[in-house]
Amino acid sequence: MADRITAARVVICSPGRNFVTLVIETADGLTGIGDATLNGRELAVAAYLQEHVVPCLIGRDPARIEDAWQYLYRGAYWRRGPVTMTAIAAVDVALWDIKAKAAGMPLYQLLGGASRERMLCYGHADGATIAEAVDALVRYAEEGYRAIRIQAGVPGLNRIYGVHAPDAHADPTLPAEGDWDTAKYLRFAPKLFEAARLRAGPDIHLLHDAHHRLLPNEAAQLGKALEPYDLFWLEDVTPVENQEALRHVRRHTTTPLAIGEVLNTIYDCQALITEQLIDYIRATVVHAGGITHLRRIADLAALYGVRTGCHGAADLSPVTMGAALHFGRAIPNFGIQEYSIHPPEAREVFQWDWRFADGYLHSGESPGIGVTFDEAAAARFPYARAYLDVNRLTDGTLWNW
Ligand code: KDG
Ligand code: MG
Repeated sequence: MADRITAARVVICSPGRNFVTLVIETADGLTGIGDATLNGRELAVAAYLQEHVVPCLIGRDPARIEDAWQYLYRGAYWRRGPVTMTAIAAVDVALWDIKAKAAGMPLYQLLGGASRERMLCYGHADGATIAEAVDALVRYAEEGYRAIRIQAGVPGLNRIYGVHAPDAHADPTLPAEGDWDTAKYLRFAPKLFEAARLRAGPDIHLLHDAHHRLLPNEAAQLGKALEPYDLFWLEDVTPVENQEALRHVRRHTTTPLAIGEVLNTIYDCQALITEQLIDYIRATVVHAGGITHLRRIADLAALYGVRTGCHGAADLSPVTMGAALHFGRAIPNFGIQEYSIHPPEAREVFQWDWRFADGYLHSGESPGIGVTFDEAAAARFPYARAYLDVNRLTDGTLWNW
């Protein structure tokens, strides 16, 4: 007889930062887990799952992953969007975890087997100044990283993306506020990369995240100005809502472009991919509908020579990293995986079999996605409301963070 889902619950915990985890249990005694973390809006996804999705899961056959996906996507009527797609992703990954455990196989085997043995990853070298950022870059290189994202404080600005300077904003229970001046940044960024390339030498891949802050022509200028430093990618040069903007950027620079950590469906990525406006698609398992949907995005991307570069910030739980590495190991057009180290307390709650060695991430061989979740340990780290920063131009205008 087919197995059935007997229980599903949402656990919110904060081992160093907030994570939302969906746990699904089956009559055959299998447990699957899925990440449902949407940074800064965690409780919205938790409620979506607990109130609207969990009741529909009980009694279903866990093997029917595609059917569950369609049921939750089409059945919601209100499609797409980060909350819906993160909730669907959590169910999808938990069901893939269960299916792979039922088969006694690591997930990548069910996805077609290994296309590669290890996944190139990039770490984050940040610094308040160019000198600090470049020193961090050298430390990463010494640890074996072959690809390194570099972000540095811009002189004259207090708190910018990637650099955790103190916040001048009065209320610590509300979002911290950064400040931003595009002209200063555009003058500064080439100097950062000149120094970085000089210290890193030609072989280290350098990456940079402009975090949605530039207007189309500013993005084109930046891409052009960074060409001499041979970046692996320049990420989120403009906000992704206006994809027309990227046509202009593309016409003016050959610096490779990566976009998509905030995208949730194949429809959001469609023009970016089919018009070859980007080189790397950043959509990831947790925010883009799980393995089932991300595979559709990656397959479309493969047709157009676009490779994956899945988001892997520390606010995505180790469950997502486990799933992303099995995914990356199997697909033909893997590009690179972002690797941001989780807070040490996360190790008390999540155990994982993936590992970093020599600049690459290696997925494990244990059945499922290779991540376990200790609910008793999670209870020791209660949820604490937290926000992403916001950003203002120096005249006070609210800007993109
Ligand atoms: O929750 C948002 C962060 O994950 C994001 O700001 C990090 O831009 C980011 C990146 O590239 O990792
Ligand atoms: Mg980013």
